[in-house]
Amino acid sequence: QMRQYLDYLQDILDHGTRHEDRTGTGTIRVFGRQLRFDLTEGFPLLTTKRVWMRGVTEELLWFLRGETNIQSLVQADVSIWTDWPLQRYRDETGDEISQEAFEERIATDDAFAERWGDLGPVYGTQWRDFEGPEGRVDQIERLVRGLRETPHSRRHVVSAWHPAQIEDAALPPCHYAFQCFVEGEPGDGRLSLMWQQRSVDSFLGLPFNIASYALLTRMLAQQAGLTPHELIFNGGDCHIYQNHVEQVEEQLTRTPYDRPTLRLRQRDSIFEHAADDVTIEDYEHHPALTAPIAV
Ligand code: THF
Repeated sequence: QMRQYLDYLQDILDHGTRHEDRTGTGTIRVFGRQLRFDLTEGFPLLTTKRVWMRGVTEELLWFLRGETNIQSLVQADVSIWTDWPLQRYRDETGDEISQEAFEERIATDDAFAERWGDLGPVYGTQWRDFEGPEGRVDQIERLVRGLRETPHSRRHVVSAWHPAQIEDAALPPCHYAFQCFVEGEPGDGRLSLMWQQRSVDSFLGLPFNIASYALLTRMLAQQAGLTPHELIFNGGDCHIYQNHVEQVEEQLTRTPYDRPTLRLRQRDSIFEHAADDVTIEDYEHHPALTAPIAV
């Protein structure tokens, strides 16, 4: 079943065109692809390389807390968002500080973190604190309430894309919206989630994104008394960075293992989860594959 991720990578290599991208790295890209994961068949964590589920979990909890400053992520030893603030710090100060020293200061110096650790209005702000003419909208709180009270609604949409604030964010959201869908009657409802992603780093980012939305679906289902059903990815510019091609080709020689199982401790509110609420079991995977991230 995770075979379709490998087919998707092969499709990009076979049909993609070369492109000199914003980051100067270069990509091979196609436009418009869909992947569908049946969540009743196990948790969709890639097995053809190791995917760091603790990093995925900490990032999702950081979004759900409404945070946009990397300080708490860095304090949890998660570095996946450090590159952007680090680059800005280096560009603006001319100080060629190491990543390690930068993270040390972010973690321990609140004033420094406040000055240099914020990414602007990225996911946390838009999900929890979307600015509108009548005040702020907590889209996640509204979504959970909607799933409970009007499960069959066609309006279970969360948007991270705030057109008036794109320029203020360190990076415009890649996965910019998602919609939930409930089938079946109360007591036997099934929850599906579909997300939209404008720009897809297929080797490094997408495995994280799949796991993150699968976990979010589990959390939402738990809050609303529903069973997770289907997870659907819709990608716009789906690319493989040219410096990831070797790792992709290695991955294409590997045969997926059975999917692992995810356990999620129940909480009264989706906002009360801690990272150790999430445990992954029976995760058999091929060796880790590393690659540089394009900033
Ligand atoms: N920018 C780019 N170029 N790619 C992305 O995937 C991406 N993101 C977020 C924002 N900008 C992006 C950041 N998410 C890793 C994973 C997810 C990230 C950023 C980095 C990463 O480096 N993963 C490695 C190492 C993990 C580890 O430390 O073990 C990996 O092997 O998975 C997409 O939303």
